[in-house]
Parts: sequence; C-alpha cells; structure tokens
Amino acid sequence: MKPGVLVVGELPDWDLGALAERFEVHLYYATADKPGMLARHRDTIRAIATKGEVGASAELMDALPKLEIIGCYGVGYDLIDVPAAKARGIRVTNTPDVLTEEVADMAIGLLLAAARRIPAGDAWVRDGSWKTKGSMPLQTRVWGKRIGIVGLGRIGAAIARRAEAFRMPIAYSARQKKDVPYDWYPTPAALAPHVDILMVSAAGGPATKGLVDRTAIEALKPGAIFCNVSRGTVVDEAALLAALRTKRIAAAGLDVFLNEPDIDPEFLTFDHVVLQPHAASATVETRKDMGALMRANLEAQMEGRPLLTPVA
Ligand code: 8YV
Repeated sequence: MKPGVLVVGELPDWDLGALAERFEVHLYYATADKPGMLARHRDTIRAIATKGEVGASAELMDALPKLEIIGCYGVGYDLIDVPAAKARGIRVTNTPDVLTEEVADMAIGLLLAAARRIPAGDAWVRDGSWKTKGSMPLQTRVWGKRIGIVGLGRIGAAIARRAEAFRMPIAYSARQKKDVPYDWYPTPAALAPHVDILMVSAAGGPATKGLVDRTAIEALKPGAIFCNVSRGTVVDEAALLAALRTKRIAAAGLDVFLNEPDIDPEFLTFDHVVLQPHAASATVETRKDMGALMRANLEAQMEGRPLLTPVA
C-alpha cells in the first residue's frame, strides 16, 4: 500500500501526477471536510506537501500520528512550525537553489518596471495617451544607482551579481559581514541612508519580523526606490505605506505583502508602485524543479535515504 501524502497547498497537475505514482494523494486544500479527511487517513498519511504561502501548524501535525516529513514547495518555510516538527521528530525540507536565479530575475524586473514605469508606459500606448498627450512623464534611472540589499543569502547574492552588470555600487545589511567586495552595514536602518535603492531579500520568519523597520524606511533618501521579494513580514508595512503616501519612496516593486492575497487595499491606489502576486519563483521551469526537489525529499524519507535539502 502506498503511503499517504496530505497536500495542503495547491500544486500544479504535473506535481500531483508525479506524487500519485508513489503516494496516495489527499488534496487537503480542496476538501471542504478537513477534519474528516484527517480522521479518515490519520493512520496512513506519512508526509505533508506544503508551500511557502501555506504552512503546517503543530495542530495539523498532532492530527497525523504517522507523519514523518513535511516537504515545503518553496525555499521559505516560515509558515511551518519547525520547532513543533522537531519536537515531534518530523523532518522538514525546502527547495533552495533551484529558484534562486528566478527570484533574482523578478527582483531586477520589479526594479526596472517600477523605476522605468514599464506598466504605465504600456498603458500609455494602449489607452491612446501617446497619440493624444504625447510623451509620458519622465522615468527614473536604474543603472549605476547605489543598491542596498537586505539579506545577502543565496537570492541576495544572485541579485548582487545582476546589479554588478548594471554597474551599481553594492551595499548590504546582514548580521555578519561576509567575504564579498560590497559595503556591509549591520542593519537595514544603518544601510538605508547610503543607498538609492533598497532591495529586500532576507528570509522570513520570527528572526526577521519587522527587520526593515520604521527607522530604516524613514532613513531612506527622498526619492529612493524600494523592492521586496522576500516576505511581507520582513517590512514594517505601515511605515512603508506612509513613505509611499508621501512619495518619499518614489517607486516601489513589491512581490510580497502582509495578509496575502488579501493585501492592504491602499497599495492598489499608488501609481508609483508595481505589484506582483507573490510570483517571483513562478515560471514553469523553476516550479517543475521545485516540485521535483520536494518530491525527491519525500521519497528519500519513505525509502530511508538521506534527505536532499533538510531544514530540520
Ligand atoms: C513560494 C516562495 O513558496 O520559495 C519561496 O519561499 O516564496 C515561493 O517560491 C511559491 O509561491 C510556492 O508556492
């Protein structure tokens, strides 16, 4: 008999199909009767497949006494209660590396789209403004500007490599200075006054909650550009909204927010902000790689082999 996997967040059909070859797949996200599904399959579910936006709580773990592993379809596992998993001997894996370059592409894309007003330019052509009003308002330069990266992990480093090609002086904030030729600051608040662009790419979770605080946002130079491809929780969103309201932040590109997808509606009112629906890793190619890595971890656990990318 195949082991059971509880799929708590929606996955592409190709992943569900591949999972079904090795597991009895239970679509938790699609069932109205969640307690019933847990009760019926509590003795056979040995794995959970989750994703960045949908976590796994201690309560869910407790409902599944045979649970051995939680495979996160995403690098960020901040919504999985890892201490609870550890305490119960449940392994947790994520999908690092396979999405690094994709997220860095989106970071640069958002930066260019916001500063160069690419969506507004597209609308200007489509709605006839080009013909009736002539040129659109001028844009803001990106290349050569000083960029500050909050969190120089795998994704931050990939953004920095791209920024080098844009001939940008690079600075970063991180708890520890790293062996890189970029200027280091210990906190976003220390970094912010020295940069033209603040790019947030730190991991989410309790350790980085509110890391980009009001002090950091208020320390940005007037006219700064702000981007976030990490987690909404990393930023003091009230302070960000205030700086967007006054246009102290001249342009912003945001892929992540608090309370996704029910985000603060004020974001929708800003025409100097480019919004994305938490899609930085969302290409067919990368999502296939993420799914394959998540499944490889689940299968390794079922077969008693070492996990490929464990976090706990
Ligand atoms: C999501 C992400 O997990 O990897 C992460 O941490 O935020 C994303 O890749 C992705 O949307 C999968 O649901």
